[in-house]
Amino acid sequence: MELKEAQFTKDFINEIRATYAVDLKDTSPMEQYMALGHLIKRYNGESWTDTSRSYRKNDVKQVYYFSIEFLPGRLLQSNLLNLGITDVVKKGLKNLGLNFDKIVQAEPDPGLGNGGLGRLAACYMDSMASIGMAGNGNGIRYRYGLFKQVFMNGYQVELPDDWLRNGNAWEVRRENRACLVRFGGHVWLQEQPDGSLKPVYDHTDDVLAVPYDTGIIGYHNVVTNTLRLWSAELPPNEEQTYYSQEQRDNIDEITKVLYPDDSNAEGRSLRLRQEYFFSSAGVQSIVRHYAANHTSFKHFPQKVAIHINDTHPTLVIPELMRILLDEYNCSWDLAWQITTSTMSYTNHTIMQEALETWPIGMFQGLLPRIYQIVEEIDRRYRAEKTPVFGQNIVDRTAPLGHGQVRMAYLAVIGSHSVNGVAPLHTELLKKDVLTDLYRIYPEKFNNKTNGIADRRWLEIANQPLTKLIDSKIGKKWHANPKLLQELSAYESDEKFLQQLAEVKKINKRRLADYVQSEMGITIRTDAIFDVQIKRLHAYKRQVLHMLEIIREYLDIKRHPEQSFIPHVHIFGAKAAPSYHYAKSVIKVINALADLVNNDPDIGDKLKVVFIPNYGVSLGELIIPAADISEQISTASKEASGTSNMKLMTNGALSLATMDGANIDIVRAAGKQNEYIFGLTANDVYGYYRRNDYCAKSVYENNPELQRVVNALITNMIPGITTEGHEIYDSLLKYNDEYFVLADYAEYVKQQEKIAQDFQDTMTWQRKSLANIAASGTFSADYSVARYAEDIWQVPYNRILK
Ligand code: CRA
Repeated sequence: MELKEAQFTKDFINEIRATYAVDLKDTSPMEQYMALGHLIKRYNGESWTDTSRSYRKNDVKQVYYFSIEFLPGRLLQSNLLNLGITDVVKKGLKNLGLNFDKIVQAEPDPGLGNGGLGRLAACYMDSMASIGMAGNGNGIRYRYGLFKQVFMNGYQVELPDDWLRNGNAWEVRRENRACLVRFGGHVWLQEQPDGSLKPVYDHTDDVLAVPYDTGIIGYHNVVTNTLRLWSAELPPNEEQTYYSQEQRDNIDEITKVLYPDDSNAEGRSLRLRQEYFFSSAGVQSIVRHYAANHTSFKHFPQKVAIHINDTHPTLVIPELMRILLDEYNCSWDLAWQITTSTMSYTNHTIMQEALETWPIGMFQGLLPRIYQIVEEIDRRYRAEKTPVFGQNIVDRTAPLGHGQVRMAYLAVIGSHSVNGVAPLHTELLKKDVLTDLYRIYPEKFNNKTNGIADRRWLEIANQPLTKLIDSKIGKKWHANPKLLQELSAYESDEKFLQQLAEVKKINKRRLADYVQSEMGITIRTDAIFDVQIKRLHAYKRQVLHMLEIIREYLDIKRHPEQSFIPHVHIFGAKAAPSYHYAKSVIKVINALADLVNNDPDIGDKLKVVFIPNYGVSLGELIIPAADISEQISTASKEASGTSNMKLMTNGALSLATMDGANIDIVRAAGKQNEYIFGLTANDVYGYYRRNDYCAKSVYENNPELQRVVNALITNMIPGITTEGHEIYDSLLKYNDEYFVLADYAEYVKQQEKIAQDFQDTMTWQRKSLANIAASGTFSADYSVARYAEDIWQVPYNRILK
């Protein structure tokens, strides 16, 4: 948009006066931020209205991306960037004597997600708007986001994230678009005069779903899409119904907190209520919008695509069926045809414990009408498929089985497309997790590799690198990130490689300053910054990284005279509050950090920094500073990963197993530019098949490994008696479920190679450059374009080459 500095300063001062009734000099950064947010929202109001109007007028097909998590990160900078007014606003604020960075920091980072899945949904929102696609988000407006993590005596403590405390500058409450969502009660089918059956409800608990919309601004294209988050409230009280405190609490509870679990199913009825709540409200509002502009539902799938982001929103399937059958008198066959043509589903994990199932009793009690519909889907599925595929496979895959509603199976059966998030993951879905359904519906399965919001991870998070890249290849890559490939022309340009090294230094300095001021730990910026940032989970193997730190520590202690390439190990990870083992790993790493960081023999050769409260904002600080990107999950377990892509774009070299999208990163950047080790997915499945992995014998045959692992139980690390034993036992007594010991030797070898290679700055920077240049292909712009073409059949208008 066009904006003159004088105009901006005038508007901003007026905004401050109107909102806070004080002079600028008396405002806090929070107030300055809120005023700025409101002003930008107003600047963008017309484009938001125009976008919605043009979608309606042209009857454009729209995508609705349903996700129980969205992790958008702070919006101020990305909105300024996408509107193209960053420089004017920065200059204006500076001339008013304000500190832009402080204002940016005042924005709360909405923690409406756990990790990769929620962040992916947010990246996709940004990219859909940026390539001019009619893409809407649908989720929950949690009153409290993911807990704030602090460490006390090295233990994780969870504090509430009261992110809405000062209001939310970007959202618009739309009470006039609210809908009612029904829970519980009784339902029976009553015959109508025309012979049809209609459900009659009795004693239901009704909840009002109120939408809060946030404009998602496209990159330099005057498109603003909508992210709609639902909040649960008391229904309008026309009959003066009395609500007891308990009833009020029950309603309040639905959108109060985000479940803090990652890759783990939550078998609690509140979670099921959350799932139905936003699925029902979202589908109701889509149908209402459609019905206002169309007379028949026949062509609904030509106008609407509904995407199910992991199984949590699967109830959109029976909910759309319910509305079509009960409210629009469609026949079952027509309703089913419409529903399956509309729906598509992404699976995000092969971990069994993350596959959602609900006990039938609970499900039926909470959602009686929806249960009837699921029963009918199940009955028809069995009737249709048994004659063709036989009883066994149909029993194994039906939506109802073993007393459970099986959400993933319902999602596959009720959708026309099922995708995994990296090629290996999709193969494993076909061969393992969903293999029976793949036999029945091979045509539904396809891969869509994840992607990231490049502009956030480079233009916002890494301005020094962005400037350097722009100075060489111009700015076209901002809208078409594959053009980063043009940087390969500079691989032998020593001056450029030197500049790349300087940029990295600047970013390392910025992180080091933060670590100094927040944690009181001094780290040297010429050390290797070795970064592992992701949720704490056994399969991600932070323990393997931890063993390496013990090894390095013992090494320096034993050979203090030997030269050692300074190494800083940086962690960021939240553990689910109920995940005991993960919390023990945090404690041990923190205890190890205390030992290492305070040992005078170690000095500044080795440092361990576990930065608390990792999230999108900290990612923006840590990622640009990384030399090494640790992507060391047990092969086959990490469906894709996305921090691997962000770190790559910022020039980090991957220390990685051949898992998830690491495989694709290696293919894109070249194996010689990464550090690859460990079992492959095939090796892991081989062990499963033969059942012959023996962690103990790996341990017994490697004396160095013994020394390292024993450090967990020999009081070398003060203060971790039980936690050390717990990890030790997981490796040796319980036979190391995630093959940490199996991969240890090769991992260490790669770490040694890294220490060697790091000394040769030119070669290192050349590898870093190869990663940056090849990273454009992982932009979410291309991912959503592939979804649009292959799955959603929706148009978009920015041409991507
Ligand atoms: N935990 C996968 O484990 C993947 C993201 C996004 C995950 C990651 O490898 O990158 O999804 N799975 O596709 C998940 O949440 C419920 O499953 C994740 O974030």
